[in-house]
Amino acid sequence: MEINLEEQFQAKIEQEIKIEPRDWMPEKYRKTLLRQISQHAHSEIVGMLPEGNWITRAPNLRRKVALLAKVQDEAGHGLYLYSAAETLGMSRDQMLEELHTGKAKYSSIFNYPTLTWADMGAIGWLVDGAAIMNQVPLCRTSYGPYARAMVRVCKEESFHQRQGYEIMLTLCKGSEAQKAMAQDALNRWWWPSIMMFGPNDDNSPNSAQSMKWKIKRFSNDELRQKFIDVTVSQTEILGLTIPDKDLKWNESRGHYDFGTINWEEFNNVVAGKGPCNKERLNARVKAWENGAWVRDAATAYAEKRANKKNNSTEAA
Ligand code: BYC
Repeated sequence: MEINLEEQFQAKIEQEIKIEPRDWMPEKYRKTLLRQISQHAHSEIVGMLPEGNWITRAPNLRRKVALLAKVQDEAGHGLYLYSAAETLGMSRDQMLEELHTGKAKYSSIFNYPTLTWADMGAIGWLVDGAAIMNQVPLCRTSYGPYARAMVRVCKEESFHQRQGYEIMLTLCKGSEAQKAMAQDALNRWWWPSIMMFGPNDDNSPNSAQSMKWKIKRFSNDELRQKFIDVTVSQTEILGLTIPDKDLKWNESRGHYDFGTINWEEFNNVVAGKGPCNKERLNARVKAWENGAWVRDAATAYAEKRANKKNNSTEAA
């Protein structure tokens, strides 16, 4: 019986029919999705912190409004994604508990500090650029609620990427000092951005199964290569230099070759030992604690309204 269900499930995947919350699914499929979607949601929420750091210091009102809107979008993305994950049977409170206790992962990239205004440009350009490369295929992921959430997320990510690139372009057309600031930001964000795509394919324990279930449509290395290939010409337009002496066009492959990624650094950051891991987690826990009165008030209000409705139905 079980085998039959599993075969039917895989057949649906092959036919590109979306899996919906009430459909039968293998337990491992549910768990894999819950892991990926909740990690993705946490990344959006933790991802608000490095940029939130610069909202009060944006150089002018236009920049401040755009950055504020971007950070608000990230909160929205987190909320769609928590909702999508909830359809798989885990409560939001439980997901947040896992984040706050350090049990759940979030993207490595958000454990690096934002030192100058140019970092807002580099994050929008590179981090959101990498996110788009990874997330556009997720609009076709096999689980319906995740795929639908990603459509809107990707539209907004595309605005974020342009916002960042425009900051870089302005700095690069500015004074020597501004251009140097842009180059410094590229130097610091380049390698962490290409680490975002995750371990190499031969070191990625979840990839094979996730590709079979069409949760992932491209491998980590395929997406990383696509990102590098499109980013090189964008860097040339800026007149900046990617900090990789091995970066070179390979005619026979039709792709850029690039240097070795520092996997030790990546593993350390993922294990909680990056430059800002502690700071990020503390900030989230503090925000959760400070927001307790809002949750209590909202719950009390909802209860009051529900009681009123019950009373009026009884009276009628
Ligand atoms: N950081 O077998 P693998 C954003 C973990 S937010 C930390 O390849 P998988 C934005 C991985 O979880 C961007 N951990 O895994 C927001 C796994 O550990 P577990 C977030 C990483 O799932 C604000 C282990 O390494 N995007 O766009 O097949 C401002 C082995 O990896 C990382 C998403 O979350 C990492 N970088 O593939 C601006 C996209 N990489 O869970 C921008 C959705 C890997 O087994 N997620 N690990 O303990 C995905 O597409 C996939 O989950 C990944 C990893 C490609 C990230």
